[in-house]
Amino acid sequence: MVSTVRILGTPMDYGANRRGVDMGPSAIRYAGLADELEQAGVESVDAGDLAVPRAEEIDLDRNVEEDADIWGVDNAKYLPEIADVSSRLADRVDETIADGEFPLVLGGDHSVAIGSLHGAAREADLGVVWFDAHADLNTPETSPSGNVHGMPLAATLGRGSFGEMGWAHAPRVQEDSIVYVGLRSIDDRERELVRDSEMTAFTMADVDERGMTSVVEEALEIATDGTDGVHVSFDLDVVEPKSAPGVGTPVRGGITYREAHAALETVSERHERDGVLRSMDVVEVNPILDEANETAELAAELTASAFGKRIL
Ligand code: 6HN
Ligand code: MN
Ligand code: MN
Ligand code: MN
Repeated sequence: MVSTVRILGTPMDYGANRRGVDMGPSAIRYAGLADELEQAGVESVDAGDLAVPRAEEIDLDRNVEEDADIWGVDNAKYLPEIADVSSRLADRVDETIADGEFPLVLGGDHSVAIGSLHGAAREADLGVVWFDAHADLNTPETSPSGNVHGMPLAATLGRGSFGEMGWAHAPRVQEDSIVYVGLRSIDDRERELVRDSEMTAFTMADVDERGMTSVVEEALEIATDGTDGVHVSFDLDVVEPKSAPGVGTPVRGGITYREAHAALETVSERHERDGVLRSMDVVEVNPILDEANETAELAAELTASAFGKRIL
């Protein structure tokens, strides 16, 4: 069983092209996260939300020009703001682990992982299992959108130029300890980056062929090999949009509702055996794009599965 789960809301939406993921932490709480965790038999404390200024307060035109001048980066929108939130989040994650609790980061867009990975990898060699339709490995040089939620793994690995946010490089996260599950939408230049990397990528085709449980068991095998623990980063867009419509960048052909549960149940089974799970993100929930908060409900249920909730 995990230690006390400390919920770290990070209502940051600077990294995505559609507004609304800033409401993710509220939506997931409203969907009953605390009850779900209780049913999983884990203690939780809610540390509230990190202070994140509204995107409306920031003049993006000003921002892009100044980024280019001050940071030498001109294709990473809101980079200074993301750097600020990420460094504060990294400190919170690190503190949580030092206090013997388990950091559960509620996004926000996937750029929050820059902070959670950096914090979780300060005192440990960290493996990563990255559930996502997307590879999130673009650099400011390769990104077709300039949206930083498509770049967190590049920042963590020290690839590409992130100006003053170069600190995000986390040397204790090694490429060969990162495993993707559920990929199905990769940009042209990003595809080369993934192919040339030492990361392991289980695409949707692998899930089809082998089944989710076997894929996640192997993903955990790889991510635990030579590391001190595993960070699970769960982007809700890995799930089929019919079950998770409230995400900013939906892609057809995702994992089913049951596969999503099986994936996180497999994580919790492994954790029960050898305590591998160190930290987790649940990101990209956008309740504005949802009919009845069903994506946040799924996020809350899946989190409970990761922490040991079972049918019987
Ligand atoms: N996410 N590859 C696209 C881009 O703009 O770089 C989409 C990224 C989506 C990121 O869902 O976390
Ligand atoms: Mn993502
Ligand atoms: Mn994604
Ligand atoms: Mn290694």
